[in-house]
Formats: sequence, C-alpha cells, structure tokens
Amino acid sequence: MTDNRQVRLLIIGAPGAGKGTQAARIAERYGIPAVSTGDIFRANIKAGTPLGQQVSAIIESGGLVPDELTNEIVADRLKRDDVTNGFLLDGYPRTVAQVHALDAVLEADARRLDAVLLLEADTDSVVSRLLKRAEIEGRADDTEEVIRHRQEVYLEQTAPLVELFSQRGILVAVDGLGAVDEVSARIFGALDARLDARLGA
Ligand code: B4P
Repeated sequence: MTDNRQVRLLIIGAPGAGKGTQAARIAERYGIPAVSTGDIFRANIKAGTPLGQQVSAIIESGGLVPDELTNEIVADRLKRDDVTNGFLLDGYPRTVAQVHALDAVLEADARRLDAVLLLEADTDSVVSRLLKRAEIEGRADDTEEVIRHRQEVYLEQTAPLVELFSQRGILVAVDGLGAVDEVSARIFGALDARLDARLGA
C-alpha cells in the first residue's frame, strides 16, 4: 500500500465533475493536504483581501484568473511544510502554461507527480449538478449562463491537458457519474493500483 510514502496527485475534470467533493476524500485516504485554487480564491474574496478584489469579477464571470497570478499562489503554497509528504492539487493546473509552471516548481525540488486523476462526466450531468448546487450554496459563478461559459473554458483551455498527461503516462481516468461513494470507491481502486505499481509495492 501507499502508507508512509510521498504521494503527489492532481485531480482534473470539468467544472461540476466532483473534483472538490472527491478531493477531500482522496486527501484523507492518503494523508495529504488538498490544495484547491478555487477555494483559495473564494477565501480571499470572502475576506476582502487585495487578491480577492483582484479576482472576484473574473471568477464571477466564469473566466480563468491570469496564469501569472495563479502560478505564484500555487508556487508559494507548495513551499509550505505540510506538503513535504505530498499533496493533491484540485483545479490546478488549468492551462498549458500552468502545467509548465508546476513542472518548474516540482523540478526545482526534485519532486514529481505520481498520478493525474481525470474525473469524467458529460456536460449535461455537470451542468445539472451545478444548477442544484446553485440552489443550495448560491455561489456567484453558478448561474446557468456562467456555468455554460465555464464548461466552454474547460473544453478550450483545460481539456487539452488530458492528452499531455496521458503522453506522460501518469493519467488515471475514472467515471465520475453515480453516487459520491461509488465514485470514491472507483477512484481509490484506480489510484491504489497506480500508486502501488509506481511505488513498487
Ligand atoms: P473551482 O473551485 O475549481 O470550481 P469547479 O471547477 O466548479 O469545481 P468544484 O470543485 O467547485 O466543483 P465539483 O466538481 O467538486 O474553480 C472556480 C473558479 O476559480 C474557476 O471558474 C476560475 O475562475 C477560478 N480558478 C480556479 N482554479 C484556477 C486556475 N488554476 N487557473 C485560473 N483560474 C482558476 O462539484 C460540483 C457539484 O457537484 C457539487 O455541488 C457537488 O456536491 C456535486 N457532486 C459532486 N459529486 C457528485 C456526484 N457523484 N453526484 C452528484 N453530485 C455530485
């Protein structure tokens, strides 16, 4: 198994694919912190920090925060002590430029990714999930128009990363449809197998 070993993961998928939901569970299973760029931005918006003021309009419109800013935040976050034994990045990288920035940060410390988890879900399912969340949480970027725009941004800017990680041989694709527990069970099965193979268990 993967106990006492460093585990570095990414979770990637369309908005609403269940990244945040599953990230918390994966982080608990492997004893690593989940780092969500979306959560970092939302916390800053809520606290009214200069960063929050800078990004709130972008997030409300469903666009991406500029790479330079996002890369700097993640690079700083990955210097903290709690990621020494691994991490799960949720919602980052989202562009090819962010992949290159992450590569540079990891290479500087001779760190490498163990697996990139792709959570697959069709557009209709993710849109309906997000509309449901809108009723419960009232997130500013969960209106139908913005949700549709976020899906387009994902297809244009983030979906191409799937091929890139596949070429690197670290992509693990899992069906994100079904009950949350079912999806978690699929993820754990797929990740355990990948990590054990990679870490030589
Ligand atoms: P995120 O916070 O990453 O938002 P998201 O893509 O919508 O994912 P989220 O985690 O919230 O949703 P999830 O799929 O878990 O980003 C928000 C914004 O921040 C972006 O639009 C962008 O502006 C900015 N940003 C973030 N990272 C950036 C970056 N790297 N570069 C530039 N800008 C960046 O879940 C959705 C819903 O589905 C939930 O309500 C959940 O309860 C439900 N759900 C989950 N699993 C389910 C299941 N199995 N069945 C039914 N419902 C389920």
